Amino acid sequence: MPYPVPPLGICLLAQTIKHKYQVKVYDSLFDEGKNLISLIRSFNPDYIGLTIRNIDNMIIDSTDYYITDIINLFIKPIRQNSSAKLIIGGSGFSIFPFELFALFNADYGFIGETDENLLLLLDCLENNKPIENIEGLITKSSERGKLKRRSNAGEIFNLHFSEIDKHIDFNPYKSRGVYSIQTKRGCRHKCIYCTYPLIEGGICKIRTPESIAEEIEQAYHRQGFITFEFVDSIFNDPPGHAEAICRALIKKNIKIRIRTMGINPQHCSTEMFKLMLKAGFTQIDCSPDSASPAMINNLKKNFTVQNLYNTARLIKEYNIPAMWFFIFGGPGETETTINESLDFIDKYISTDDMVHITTGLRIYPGTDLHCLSINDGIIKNNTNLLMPPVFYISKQLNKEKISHILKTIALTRPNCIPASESKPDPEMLKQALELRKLRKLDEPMFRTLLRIRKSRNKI
Ligand code: B12
Repeated sequence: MPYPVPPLGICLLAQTIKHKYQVKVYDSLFDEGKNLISLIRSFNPDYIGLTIRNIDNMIIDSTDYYITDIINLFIKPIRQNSSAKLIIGGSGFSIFPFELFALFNADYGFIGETDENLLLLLDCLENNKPIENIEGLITKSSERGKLKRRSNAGEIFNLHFSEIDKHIDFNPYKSRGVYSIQTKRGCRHKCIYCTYPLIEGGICKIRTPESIAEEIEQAYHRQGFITFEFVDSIFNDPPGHAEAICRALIKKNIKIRIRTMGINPQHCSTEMFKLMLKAGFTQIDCSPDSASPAMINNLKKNFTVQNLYNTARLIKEYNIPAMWFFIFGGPGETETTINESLDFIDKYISTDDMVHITTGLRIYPGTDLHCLSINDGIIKNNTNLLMPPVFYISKQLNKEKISHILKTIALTRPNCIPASESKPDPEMLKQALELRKLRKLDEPMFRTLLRIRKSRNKI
């Protein structure tokens, strides 16, 4: 949820190693483990790589927790049916590498971006060469704090075209899903709760706009009119990168739909939104987290309230469908600061756009919020943050108070959706698909779902 996302990371790895090794990608999203063992038996691999993307859904009042399923549906059957070495990686894994490595009883693990380092590991293992110096690699003898993390220095990097649709069956993704594209790695910002710099590195490096446009054009020629999505933590950073990608895409003159997460208010301009519309953007996500000056400061966001107002004004002016993301309950949050965010939502966000509100901040190891939570006495130095997930809630509020505020917000503002209600029920989804077909609606799915929600609640 909220829609099927294809396994980009593992497809990139398959592309990297396929010239030297036979490789098959198993996509669990629609199959949920059913055909995994028959594939393993027929392919009989020497190594099995597992990508652990999500650990939980990060929702405080309706937490879905995925680790137990991962163990029961995948790890145990793999171990029972194969003696292949188990290699683990992925963004979820990279946040809790030692905990998950032990829990899964893996043979090898990689923190963060891996690509050629996987090739290096396989070549070392195949040729009995030492593996100690491979960056980002965890083995059974690795010790916390002594790990050689991968340095992500450099401004420009090349990436294999993932060719997702050649590795997995892309058909189920065509109607509601997307074709994922990564245009950069690393985040240089310092939001107090965020894991992105820990997963991807704290220095931003970019792909060339030409190679990104070329990758999209090639996928378009294979798949036709589909939706592409940029998966960068922030799309419009460093300044100018988003515009350059749009210009390269406009030159290709292809008819595609594009969406992106991570529109950051700091570098939004008329020029950027004009180019985005021309390139094919039909939907964006904007995640200010708060519109209260005090909270923007406390969360160490990189933009000002003026940047935020300007961005919201441009989104309205250019009528770009947008999903907005707010988090209530961070350090220093009070009813007053929540009201400041609500004022902004009321004045600046179209009621056709969705406002997704999360309560509390998931505490992750290695973040500033982790230190702050220890200092505030919310957790201890050695609190296990993996399971169950631990959330930070401002001392001035509490979970019940925020829940109550959220309920009132949702009742009076039809487009404001608390995170716990963001998963549309199957009936609503069915209704939305029928409505889209009947009225030939071309709008983003979230807008159709909002229409149904409004009519259900008779608002
Ligand atoms: C983009 C994104 C989204 C987009 C996805 C759009 C899309 N088209 O893919 C949206 C907004 C939809 C989304 C939704 C969700 N997301 Co999200 N998302 C991300 C984000 C920013 C990037 C993921 C990505 O595609 N990276 C690009 C690829 C190329 O990198 P990669 O997968 O990490 O792969 C590299 C390495 O990890 C490694 N690697 C990967 N696999 C393997 C396997 C092996 C064997 C090896 C050796 C190495 C390896 O090599 C790869 C290449 O270098 C990450 C944070 C981050 N910076 O990683 C969060 C992140 C993965 N999301 C997260 C979560 C929780 C979710 C949701 C569950 C939220 C929710 N409540 O709904 C949903 C789940 C969606 C789903 N169906 O899976 C969490 C997961 C942690 C957790 N607590 O579980 C993350 C880490 C963010 C965070 N909070 O820290 N997400």
